[in-house]
This record gives sequence, structure tokens and C-alpha cells, in this order.
Amino acid sequence: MPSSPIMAQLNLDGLVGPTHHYGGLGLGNVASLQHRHQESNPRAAALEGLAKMRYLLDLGIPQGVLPPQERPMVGALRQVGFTGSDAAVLACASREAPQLLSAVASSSSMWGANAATFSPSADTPDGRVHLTPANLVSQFHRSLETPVTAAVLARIFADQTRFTHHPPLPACQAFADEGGANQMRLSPGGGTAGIELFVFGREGDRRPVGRHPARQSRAASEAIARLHGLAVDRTILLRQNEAAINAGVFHNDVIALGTGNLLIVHEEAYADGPQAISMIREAYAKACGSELVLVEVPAAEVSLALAVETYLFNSQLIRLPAGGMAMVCPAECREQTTTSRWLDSLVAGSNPIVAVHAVDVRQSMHNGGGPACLRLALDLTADELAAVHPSILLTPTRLDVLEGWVRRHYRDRLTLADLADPALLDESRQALDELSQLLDLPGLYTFQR
Ligand code: SUG
Repeated sequence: MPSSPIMAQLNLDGLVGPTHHYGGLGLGNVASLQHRHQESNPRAAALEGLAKMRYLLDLGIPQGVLPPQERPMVGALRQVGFTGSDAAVLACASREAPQLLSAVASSSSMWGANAATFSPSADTPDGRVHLTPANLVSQFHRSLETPVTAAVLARIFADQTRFTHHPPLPACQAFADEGGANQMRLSPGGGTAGIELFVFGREGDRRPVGRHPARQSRAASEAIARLHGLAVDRTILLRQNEAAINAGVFHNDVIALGTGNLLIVHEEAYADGPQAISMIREAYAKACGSELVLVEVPAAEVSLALAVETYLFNSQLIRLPAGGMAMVCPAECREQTTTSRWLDSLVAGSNPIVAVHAVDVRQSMHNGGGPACLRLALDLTADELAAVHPSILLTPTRLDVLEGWVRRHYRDRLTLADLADPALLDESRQALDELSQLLDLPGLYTFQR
């Protein structure tokens, strides 16, 4: 049971895998569709991700890594009828169903924000951390991640006296769940209970007939709040604004971000905009006994389209050890005059942000994944942090080792045609085999068993 109240902010970043490419697979994801079938650079992608992790570590924040999954996932192709040797399966899929090959080769587990929904021990009735891996049923390529993600999380948070793992929700559209990207936790800090905000875009099986389909279902958000035992007066359900979804806001973390006592949100993020935002303010004040710092961004300053183009809201908020917060934004936000000016005004304003740091994660951004998408954020007590599988927690030396590992194993260009190359499968397996040793996660991958 947790005994230390100090909350550490741990970020678990998904490490980009050797088959990172642009499949144009992301539903309602503008960048993914725009970069469809362009050449990718898996090596640069993985190094950009590691550089971001190093940046956060340097800010004094604990940083961990989630290993990539085995891709191409030949077993998934066999499951849908391709037969023969691995090479024959890849060749046949590439000829007959290139989109399927792309899906089973996607490195999408890199977007750690979609791995699971997490509730810290301060919010749960049994004083344990609760985790529910996301079923990701809205898209085939992402649904493949769930069983391995669940297994990885079970090994990273193995101490059952501190961590409760729920199975993923039923794998159907009525319970479509995309994890922490649609949840925010706010609290006055110091290990006190907070409020948890769950954001959904669709009710049950009904898919709103907009330009883009909504992904997170209300039933999933409700189920997770129930499973985690969250108090009703500390749980808020918010419906995404249809106009935001249609502008390319496929997850809440593309239009709002919050941690501690700070929430930054676009005025058009939610249905019933102003009422939704006042409801959050009131619920926080009532449950936490203090005022929320709320930065509401008007559309007149930053339009939905600009928010999606720059991924301004997909920044990470870092609670700095010395006090105050830093905002880690995509480099694109500094290259765009309006968002760059807005960031300057944020630092000058009365809120906890003392610094803005821009990071270059362009390879991931072209798939619609910014700095915040790349990580699962967890508030842990010091004791819980000490119980995390140690080898996935980064140090400068471990980062050096991982960078060397990427440079040795990853290609610097990949096209759709390359996905059928049996040498790529071998290279990926060799890389992952070595990684599982580096992270002390033996037998993690099917090909190792
Ligand atoms: O699910 N992109 C991911 C991006 C996920 C971003 N995560 C958060 N917002 N938290 C998705 O749309 C694109 C893959 C491709 O096109 O190859 C993709 O799956």
C-alpha cells in the first residue's frame, strides 16, 4: 500500500519501432491522411523520440520507455488467410492487400497516450493504482496493439499490492476505447485526490455521421470510471464538439491539456462549450477546495484548424521539481507566428507556466502524433515509482545505449514496398530481441517463444 504522498509525474514514452511508416491509416487524423505513402525515416523517428525523452529527463522528470511491438505482425496476416513461409505471406499480402500489410506493420504502439487509462492511487478507493489497457477497436492496425500492451504493462507494474490491472473493455464499437488520450486528471497536488475528466465522441454503436468518425465511446469512459472505482463527484464526462472532430480532433489531447491545478482548453473543444468549461471549474472547486487555473483559448486567437495544424494542445505539461510548470510543445508551434505569439503570452500570463520548450518530433507528427501522444502520463507516489520495473526507467547512460541500438538496427528510409522485404522482418526481430535484453524483459515477443 502506498505510504508516501509525493506525486511523481512519470512519462512512459512509446519507442518508435523499425517499421515506422506512413500508411495513411489514421481515422479522422489529418496529418496521417496528408502524409499517406510518403517515404519515412524510422531511424530519425526513433532518435527524435529518444531526444524528447532526454529533454524531459534533463528537466528533472522521471522518464520511462515502452518497447515497440513486433511488426510486421505476420501472425495477423495468417489469421486472415495468408499462408506459406513468412516471406511468402509478406509477398502475397503486399500484392493482394497492401493496406493490410501496412496495418500489420504499423509502429503505432509508439503513441503511448493510447496504451491505457490510468488512475492514480490518490483517486481510487483501495489506494492502488488502476490501469485499463485501451482496446483500440476503432482501427484494425491499432487493435493489434492491445494484448501486447497489456502484457508489457503487467510486467512494468508487476507489484499487485500497488497496481491493479483491468482487462481491456469488450472489443466492440459500443466500448471503443483509446486510453489516456481522452482522459485528464487535475488535482491541487501533493498526493491529494483529484478530479478525472473523460472525453468521448460517440454514444454506443451510433457513429455520428460527420466528416470524420468519432472514436472514444461514452460507454467506455463510464466503464473505466466504474472499474477504477472513481468517486462520482470527482468524475466528469465531456462530449467532444462535433465541429472539433470534423476539424481533425480525433482525441481530446489534440485540443486540451491539463495537469495539477492547470487546464488549458480550446473554447470549442466540447459540446456545450461554455457550460462544459464552467462545469469543470465548479467540479474542481467543490471536490478539491481550491480554484482551478483555467486557460481558455478563444477560436478568434487559435482556430480549430490551426490547433490541428500545429498540435499546440498536444504539448506536455511538466510540473517542474523547483515549482512552476514547463510546456513542451511541438517545434511546429514555434514556426507558426500565431501559435508562437500565443505561447509567449502564456508564459507572460498569470498561470504556473514558466517556460516553453519546443521539441522536434516531426516523423511522428506526420502520422498525427505529437509530444503528448507519444507518452502515457502517470502520477505515482515515490513508493510506486520505486516499484516500477527498473530497466525501463531511463538514465543518461541508458539513453546513450538506446540511441546506439537505434543507429545499429534502424533503416533511414522506408517505403510501402519495403514492408514486404523479408530482410526487414529479420532486422526488426533482431533489434527487438536485443532490446528485450536491454530492458530486461525476456521472452516479451512471440518470435522469442
Ligand atoms: O491513432 N496515427 C495515430 C496517432 C495517435 C495519436 N495519439 C494521440 N492523439 N494521443 C492514430 O490515428 C497513423 C498511422 C499511419 O497512418 O501509418 C496513426 O495510426
